[in-house]
Amino acid sequence: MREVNVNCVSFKILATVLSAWCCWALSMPIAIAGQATSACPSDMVYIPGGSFTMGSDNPDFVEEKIAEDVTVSSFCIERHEVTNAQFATFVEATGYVTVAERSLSKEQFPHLSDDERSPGSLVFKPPEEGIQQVAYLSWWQWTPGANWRHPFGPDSNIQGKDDHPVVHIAYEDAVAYANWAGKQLPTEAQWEYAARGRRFNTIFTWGNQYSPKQANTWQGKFPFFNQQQDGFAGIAPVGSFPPNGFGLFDMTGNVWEWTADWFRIDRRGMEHSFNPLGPSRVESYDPKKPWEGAMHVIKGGSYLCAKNYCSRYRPVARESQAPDTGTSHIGFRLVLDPKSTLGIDINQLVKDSPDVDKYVISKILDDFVDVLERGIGGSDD
Ligand SMILES: [Ca+2]
Repeated sequence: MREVNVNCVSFKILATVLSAWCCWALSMPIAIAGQATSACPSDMVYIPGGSFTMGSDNPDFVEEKIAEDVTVSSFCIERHEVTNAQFATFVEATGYVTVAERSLSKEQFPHLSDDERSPGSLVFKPPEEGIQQVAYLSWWQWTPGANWRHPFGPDSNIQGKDDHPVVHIAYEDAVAYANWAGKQLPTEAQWEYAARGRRFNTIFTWGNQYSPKQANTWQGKFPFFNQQQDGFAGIAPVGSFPPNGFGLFDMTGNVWEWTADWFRIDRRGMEHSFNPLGPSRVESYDPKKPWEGAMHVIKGGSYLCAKNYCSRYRPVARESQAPDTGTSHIGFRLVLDPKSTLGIDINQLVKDSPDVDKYVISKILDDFVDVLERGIGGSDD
């Protein structure tokens, strides 16, 4: 009986989807003419949905504990990290002021001096030459005047660096940009699935062998000496290294990327889940940094990740980050639901079809969008 019900509703859903598609297709003469196009905007890549195993069983990284059979719906993701030029367009259009450009409030930070409360951010500063030992995290220096326009302090600037990923972006800055762009921050599951690039059993996005030519990472002993075998001492222009199997650049290395998920070491509730959202804010906690409170998951590692320290240039790697703290190696990229581009409101369909599981509805829609992508040449899957 339920099967019959599902089939009847499937027709209803498909009818709704087809009517939405007709409106979309009519507004896109190029698609009708059969030219290459996609439900995703041109700066994004279509990622066909599917199931995969998140995480690893690496005993050195307990926070990577495996969650099997995690399913994500099809989605669009930006080809590269958000650049300085893109962020500048947003700031020009909205007048937005980032967290690093605002003074800290006296109420929230009464123990700090006026100087210490002035706008700024954390900048990586390597130990002076010859020094062989330093305290953990002492290479992060609070730098007044450091922000996305001045990534390494007030004397630095982003002239000629339009195509570098924007940094010193706090979580709320990324969300403000996403709201303006009409996109969203990826969930951790979406990010990790996209970073895999169809390679679901390898350590790196490109295979099992580390290579300085595949991602912007640190070669040599961090934080003392960078051999620069990859050609870069710091941030690289987006797209300087080969793309992964989905055509995405810098998913590992270059700069860390914010995700929408709150951080917890375990992956409670993520096994056998569909479009998981991670834990709630109150559940978020990292025993390594108990003083920080709730933190978001960041992914991909950065140009500061070396084999002797961090090694987070792997799709499964994850780190916690306080929402109000940017730094000179954290940026972001965004995702978009292709169904919304096509004018399909899944929440409305779920409401209209209370007898049908949301997963079933999503699967029908995903199959439809996949057919569309293949049919009009948007996907090479
Ligand atoms: Ca990255």
